[in-house]
Amino acid sequence: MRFDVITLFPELFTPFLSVGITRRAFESGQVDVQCTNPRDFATGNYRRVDDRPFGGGPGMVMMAQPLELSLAHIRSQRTDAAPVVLFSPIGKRLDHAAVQRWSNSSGAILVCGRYEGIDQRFIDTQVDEQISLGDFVLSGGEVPAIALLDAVARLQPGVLSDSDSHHMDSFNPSLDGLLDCPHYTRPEEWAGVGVPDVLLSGHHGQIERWRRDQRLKLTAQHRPDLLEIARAAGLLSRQDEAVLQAQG
Ligand code: 9D3
Repeated sequence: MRFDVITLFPELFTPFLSVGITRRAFESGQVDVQCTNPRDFATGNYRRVDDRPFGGGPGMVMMAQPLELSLAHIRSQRTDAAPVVLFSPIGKRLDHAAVQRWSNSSGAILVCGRYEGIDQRFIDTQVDEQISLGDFVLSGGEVPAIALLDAVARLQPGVLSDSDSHHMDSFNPSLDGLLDCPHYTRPEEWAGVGVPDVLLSGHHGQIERWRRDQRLKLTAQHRPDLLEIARAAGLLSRQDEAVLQAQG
């Protein structure tokens, strides 16, 4: 799988690609990430990649031509018809379903905007899809691109030490769309606070029931929207409903 990234700040990606559980996936090329800098395709003495907006207004706009030349350079290296994804505040919010689709794909060409935005003619003619990280303002698309690459890389086979541990993630359908349960590790008492007895009991059935109850309660408390989706999908048992009923 190959992701090309068009970015004015390729140096942001380098440290991210070389740390943590995803490092091997990136360094082995299992998830091949190649950055292209539009600055390298800018012309003139000043190698401009941005200019003032027609019609006036604050900020600068990324010029279409350096982006188009970056894209042509990438297309000459790729044999597939990879989709062009623009990270943009007006895009569709990234979620687990989209991450799963990308992790089963042959990759994409990710365009990171800076400044106030990029020339609309490049978007209209070259961009297939726009993705946002959420309803807050960032200074560019690099952090969203890194978020997508990280989420995709950790879903690759062999990336997680326990190759099944992502089946336990919140937002994974196999967890019935509920949030994850609390976790505890040594010591058994920390800052005067113990660990729930059941986790020390060795009763695996009781531990699994406790964890399910915790997930149900946490989801009801923090993300009632997800609980409703799980209920509508028929993922809650009568025992689950009884637990939720009992806690009110
Ligand atoms: C006043 C208009 N601004 C939109 C809210 C202009 C603007 C601000 C910041 C345009 C682009 C940006 C830079 N942001 C991104 O490129 C971006 C982003 C984001 O800001 N929030 C959430 N997801 C994303 S994906 C790319």
